Amino acid sequence: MSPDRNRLHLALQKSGRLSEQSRQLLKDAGLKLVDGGKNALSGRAENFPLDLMLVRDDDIPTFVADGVCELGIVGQNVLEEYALGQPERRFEQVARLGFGRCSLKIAAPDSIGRFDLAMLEGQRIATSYPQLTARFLAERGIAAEVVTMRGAVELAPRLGIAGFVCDLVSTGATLDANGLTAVADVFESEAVLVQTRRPIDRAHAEKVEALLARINGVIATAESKYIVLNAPEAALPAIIRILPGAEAPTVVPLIGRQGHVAVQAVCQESVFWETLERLKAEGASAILVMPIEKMML
Ligand code: PRT
Ligand code: ZN
Repeated sequence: MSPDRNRLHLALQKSGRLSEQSRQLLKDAGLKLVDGGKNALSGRAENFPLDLMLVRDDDIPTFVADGVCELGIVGQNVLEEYALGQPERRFEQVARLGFGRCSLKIAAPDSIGRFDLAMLEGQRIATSYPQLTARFLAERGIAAEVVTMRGAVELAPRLGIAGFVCDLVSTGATLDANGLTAVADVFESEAVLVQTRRPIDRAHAEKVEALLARINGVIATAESKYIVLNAPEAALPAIIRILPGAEAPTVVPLIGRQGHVAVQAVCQESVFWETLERLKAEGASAILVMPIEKMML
């Protein structure tokens, strides 16, 4: 299959923790995705000039850096690990996507007791992320041996391969089940959209811009709410300060209620019940919080 140069190419994880949400993001951005079923290595959008390359997540940074794909969706952990092993950074992170959150942590057997970073000195640390682990150690001036394992890292202490592990953690259940406890944070990660730094022609750049605008809209919409409320004019400064992430709210007079106004604002952060209670305490009334279906910034 030779790539069609009139279409954009986006590398996605074929099957794994990021696949489902990566596809959902593209669907939320209005793309109708079609692919050849379970074993297909590629897919396409019917209503946008975009082809999908369905690959292992570890291959995504290479695809994007080499310009085989103009775009990719991958975990920052995989991306940064790759970048640290390269002489130059040939891709750019263009959006944080808010899913696939996890952190790379150093963990030790539960029996460790009180931990101090100096305890890593001269030890062996098993990990699938040797570059990120080595950077963490180097930045702190710790001399320890990094042992690379492709999988089953949690077993290393029990097998006597290493005294510590450095692995991804989300709920912590895997560490618990293996009698390990997290002792240091190495790297925070989430899924991101990356773009190649290879030169792309103008027509392609415009397609990237259009897709990016939609994706940014989806991300912004996920957290955003539209708030409408009535308030005494005198309370406006206090009320606007409480509205989370609201820029330049609209304020209009209320006919027949001197000194009162209606406020409308897009809040780009979560709106909690506590926020509403604080607004009410400042004199706001008739507070409505509405979801936003689509947004283009
Ligand atoms: O086949 P392919 O190479 O594409 O997939 P993969 O097996 O290498 O990766 P996959 O699908 O497991 O993960 C893809 C990406 O999801 C990772 O690169 C991270 O960016 C992100 N992610 C988020 C995670 C986790 N959470 C996670 N918990 N990746 C792995 N884990 C593993 C971790 O390694 C450990 O074994 O889950 C276990 C810990 O989970 P908890 O919940 O018990 O703490
Ligand atoms: Zn992988």
